[in-house]
Amino acid sequence: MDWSRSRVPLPAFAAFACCLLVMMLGGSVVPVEASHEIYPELQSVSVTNIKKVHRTGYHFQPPKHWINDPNGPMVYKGIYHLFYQYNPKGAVWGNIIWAHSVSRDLVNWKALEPAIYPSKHFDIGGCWSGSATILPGDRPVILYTGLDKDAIEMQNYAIPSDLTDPYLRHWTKPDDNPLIYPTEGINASAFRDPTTAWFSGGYWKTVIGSRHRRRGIAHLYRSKDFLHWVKAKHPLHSVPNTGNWECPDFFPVLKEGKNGLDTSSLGENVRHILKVSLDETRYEYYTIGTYDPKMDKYIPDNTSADGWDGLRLDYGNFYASKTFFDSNKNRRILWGWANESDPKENDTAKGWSGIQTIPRTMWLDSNGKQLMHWPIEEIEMLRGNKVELGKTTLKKGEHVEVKGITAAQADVEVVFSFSDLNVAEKFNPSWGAAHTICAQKGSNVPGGVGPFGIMTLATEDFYEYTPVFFRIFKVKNNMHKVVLCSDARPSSYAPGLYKPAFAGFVDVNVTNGKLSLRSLIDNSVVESFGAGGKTCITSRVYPQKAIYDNAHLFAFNNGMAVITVEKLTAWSMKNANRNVRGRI
Ligand SMILES: *[C@@H]1O[C@H](CO)[C@@H](O)[C@H](O)[C@H]1NC(C)=O
Ligand SMILES: *[C@@H]1O[C@H](CO)[C@@H](O)[C@H](O)[C@H]1NC(C)=O
Ligand SMILES: *[C@@H]1O[C@H](CO)[C@@H](O)[C@H](O)[C@H]1NC(C)=O
Ligand SMILES: *[C@@H]1O[C@H](CO)[C@@H](O)[C@H](O)[C@H]1NC(C)=O
Ligand SMILES: *[C@H]1O[C@@H](CO)[C@H](O)[C@@H](O)[C@@H]1NC(C)=O
Repeated sequence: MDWSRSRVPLPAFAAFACCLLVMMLGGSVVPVEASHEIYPELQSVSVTNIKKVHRTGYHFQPPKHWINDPNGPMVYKGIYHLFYQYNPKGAVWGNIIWAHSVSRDLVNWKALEPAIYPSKHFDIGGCWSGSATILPGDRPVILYTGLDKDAIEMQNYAIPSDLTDPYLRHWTKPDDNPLIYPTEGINASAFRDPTTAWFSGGYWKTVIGSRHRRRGIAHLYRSKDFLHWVKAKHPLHSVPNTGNWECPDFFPVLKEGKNGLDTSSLGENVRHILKVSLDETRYEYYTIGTYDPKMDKYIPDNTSADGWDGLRLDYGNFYASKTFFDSNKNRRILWGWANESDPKENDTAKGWSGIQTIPRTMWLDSNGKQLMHWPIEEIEMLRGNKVELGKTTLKKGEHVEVKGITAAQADVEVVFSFSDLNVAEKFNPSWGAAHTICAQKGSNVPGGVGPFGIMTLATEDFYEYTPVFFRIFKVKNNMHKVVLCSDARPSSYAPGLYKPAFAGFVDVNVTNGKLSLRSLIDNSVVESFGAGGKTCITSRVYPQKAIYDNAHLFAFNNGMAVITVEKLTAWSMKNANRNVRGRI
């Protein structure tokens, strides 16, 4: 494939390319969005009767209807902005606009009017995902994907109509859009989700997700003035057999320390991360690597897989994620979308679908081989009643209840210790991926060391529960494999649910005899962070009985080795103010 066929996308040329493309496709209609299941009959069924039972109390959600990708997160004049893909008319995907919310703490949000919605020839067919870049002089600009009436995907920009309004309520889409048109050689129905731009060597650069056949591609574009963009000869990166790349994210991290970096940072102490969302599997993966700003090439390290088996920001229900640099607190923050796992009829009946996960601070692990994640510290302001469990030993088959908190809406941190790693089962490499192990060895299948962990959203009789637990296997002396599982299978027996046994390996040395776990529990979501944020898993679950005060929280051990709960602290979590009218 020749990647060099690109020119400045002048409008006249764009129009020409468009005709050419339609001709090439024999005049047939370009296939629309493959990423979401489409239910035309439900797209505009507005709901007034919002069902509360599985709604979250402190995750980001609008009052009703469908949401998906987080878009253009940024901080401007001390105020956080989050835009997101939103269907104003119904609880399934469709009619997508950029909804807009603002916050002073990333926890409590005020809804503003929609920022971007279809209105011009370059976005009348849809306003899809994109990112914000803050240009010198504190001037935010949004790059987003617009679809025209023929569903051709192109990249547009929008700018604040009034820079003195810190809420940036109104956005203008200038008439010189589109900025980037899919020229020949680019798949015009898989050309979307521009990243935050970075500046190097005198050029602004952005990356756009795409595919050619089954090769996933991150197309690279450059511009001197942010208005005229030229496709680079080579993509920033591409990988065969990974299918369409959506929502790429490309950003620098420090080699050492937890501070985040501005997206344009380069230097000796800097590594780069490329994350992509795989349309085919609806999972994401990332690599750590080296960015060469002269060649504009990204070379992933050979320590992490570059494909299906790659590292995941979250091994559960998490997609279309995007980071931004929070200059308020010098950190890089990750947002991700967690969709519903119940049938679409239930979404329509409950009137809403989709949440954003709790924003996480991200930094490079000191081993240089993976990212670390931790819920933003601000979420702790919602901690209410606190209970602590002193040192407690759990023999095989024992559990202990954590009483005195609202277990349906809680934050729990626990440190486990184990005395005898010798009884760990031998790891068998033919078992394959972590989720396969978890699916075969659920929380009730006794092991050597583990399963041990917590049972969230549990009924008192364990009819329903969502266990989050570890298993430790022995590879050889002093070498172990640790699996973290979040198993939705026993969470509920309502029909039609998607209930995976999500799992990830935890790259941690357990010879010190300890493992920590934190879970944010919020009615229909459990977000877990193993070993201080090395492995994260988000599960969406829909208990029928373990709701409100009937939800319980336990620590348990079903393995041969005695496990000690060294320390367990749990808090009831208060509701956040989310997207209702009012002050921030
Ligand atoms: C272009 O993208 C569309 C949508 O993902 C896909 O159906 C089609 O096969 C792609 N064509 C090529 C040549 O990759
Ligand atoms: C991985 O890359 C490092 C240098 O970055 C090199 O020393 C090492 O040999 C490589 N390993 C493999 C398996 O290619
Ligand atoms: C979905 O709706 C059906 C019909 O009302 C109900 O029986 C079922 O419990 C609902 N599922 C969930 C997960 O709430
Ligand atoms: C884990 O730590 C122990 C003690 O610090 C050390 O002896 C061992 O070699 C380490 N294991 C690995 C796989 O790094
Ligand atoms: C979320 O919903 C489940 C169940 O319908 C699907 O299996 C997932 O593919 C989907 N995830 C995304 C990212 O769309």
